[in-house]
Amino acid sequence: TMLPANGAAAADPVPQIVSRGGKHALMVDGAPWLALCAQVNNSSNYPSALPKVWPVVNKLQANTVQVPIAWEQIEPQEGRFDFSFVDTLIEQARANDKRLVLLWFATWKNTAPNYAPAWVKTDNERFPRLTTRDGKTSYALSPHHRATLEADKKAFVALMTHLKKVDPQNTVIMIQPENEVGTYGSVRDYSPVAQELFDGPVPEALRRRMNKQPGSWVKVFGKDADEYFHAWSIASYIEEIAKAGKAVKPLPMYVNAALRDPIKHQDPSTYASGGPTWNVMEVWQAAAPSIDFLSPDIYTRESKLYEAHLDRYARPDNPLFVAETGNDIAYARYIWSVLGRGGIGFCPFGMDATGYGNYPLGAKRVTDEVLEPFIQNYRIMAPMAREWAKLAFEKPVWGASKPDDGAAQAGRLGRWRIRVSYGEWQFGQTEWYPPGTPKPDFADEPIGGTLVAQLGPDEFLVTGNHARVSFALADPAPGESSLLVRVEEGHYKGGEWVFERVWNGDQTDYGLNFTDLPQVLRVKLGSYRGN
Ligand code: N0T
Repeated sequence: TMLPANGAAAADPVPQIVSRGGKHALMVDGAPWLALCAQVNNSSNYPSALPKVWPVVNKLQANTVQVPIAWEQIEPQEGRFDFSFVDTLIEQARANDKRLVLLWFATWKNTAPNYAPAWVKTDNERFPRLTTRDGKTSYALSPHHRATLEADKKAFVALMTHLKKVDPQNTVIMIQPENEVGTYGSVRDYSPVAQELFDGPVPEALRRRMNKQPGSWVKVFGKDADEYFHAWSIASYIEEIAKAGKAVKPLPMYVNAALRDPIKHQDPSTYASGGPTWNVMEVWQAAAPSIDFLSPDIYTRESKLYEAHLDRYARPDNPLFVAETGNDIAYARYIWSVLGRGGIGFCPFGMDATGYGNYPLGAKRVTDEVLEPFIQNYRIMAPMAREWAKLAFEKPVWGASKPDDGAAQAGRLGRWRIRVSYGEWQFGQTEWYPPGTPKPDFADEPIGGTLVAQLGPDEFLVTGNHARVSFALADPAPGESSLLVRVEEGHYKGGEWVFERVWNGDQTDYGLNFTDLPQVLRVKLGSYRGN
């Protein structure tokens, strides 16, 4: 966008999260944005690494790139700021037609202060680490010290002030303050300073949010008191930083979580206690109103657990944004489960050619073979990212990804039941094939899924890959049979549907069969009556 000649601020609206009726949109340039993300590796936050970033994210057709900005790199000496990497990054993102999400690696990066400047992490006197239950010094910085908070906040505000100056067109669309906060190995800080707060009353904002009577932490929260206290303390610390940053430039801000078991109870001494895990989301919401949402970093390939994590974070009061997920083949398909829940973004981690691989979390190496399923998905969504984001905000949507056992799944939109099945040829039914007919190559691969939006009562947008999708009336009247009235293949251009051809005959007789091609359908359904 051009700045007006008189130098007045251009009327580019700052990105924001908008929620309505339990649905969410990340507004960018005034319209919903679907973040088809790629996150770079941790140490790719220097100009020398960027030539190894753009070829990969361009090949993926990602439209959003998450890049760390380290406190140690912008404030190597106290009070002396260096934004040269930020400037290089923004300039190159623009040249590559990408939007950015900046990851503020500061007091806590995977809970540790490794990315804090040397003058912070070597000075425990001024910036104390927390104390474990048995009185040992933890590796992690304590959230209870004003000096640490003020120092982090000052650097963060300097970063936001710089962004306000150099980025009126909002190439940077969102900020993640800190990274995977909480503490491993100690449920909270047990230092005297912390203990005094812990023995005091639960803050009113929290007890009201949780519908509790006044009292001490132990009295109000019982066995959860230590974890709730730590979550409240870290969230309040981040709130102050985020709020100060938003006062300069009100970009959306989210906090990402190192996860706990999404189904079974897990003891907080065995995960990053105090981070925004599902059991303390309300604590975080009460403490940190400047944080727009809480995000899962999902590093399990197991479909049952993956879906359970998504269910925990996709809420009417919390937009689903998968801030990180593994970059291995088995993770790619989950984009369909994310978007089917109205998710606003999906971010595979480690997407660059610097040679690092975080296996067993993600891929051993970022090869073309590993990228391929991610490319196949983004190739479908990238050309209609804006249209999809608007649909997901305004209309009912549903999606599914292939489960580990490959079983067919069912969904429902309005009066229509949707069935999706996997591992089939496009023609006929597997049971009819002559004995010895091989299965398709992809049949045993963890790839495939579908995505459906309900455009009208009987009209749907349908896409996906490596899946067969069919529709039927959920409750047909006696003698009523479902039929496909018309199936159009086409694409969106400038917000308009462009018709290409009608699918019929073999292309529809056995369901809508999606292969590895980027095919998008508009489907009109109906029924006829017989006896
Ligand atoms: C992630 C990434 C990066 C199987 C790991 C995941 C990123 C951070 N941490 O490559 O470090 O900056 O947010 C931790 C997952 C641990 C789960 C292990 C269970």
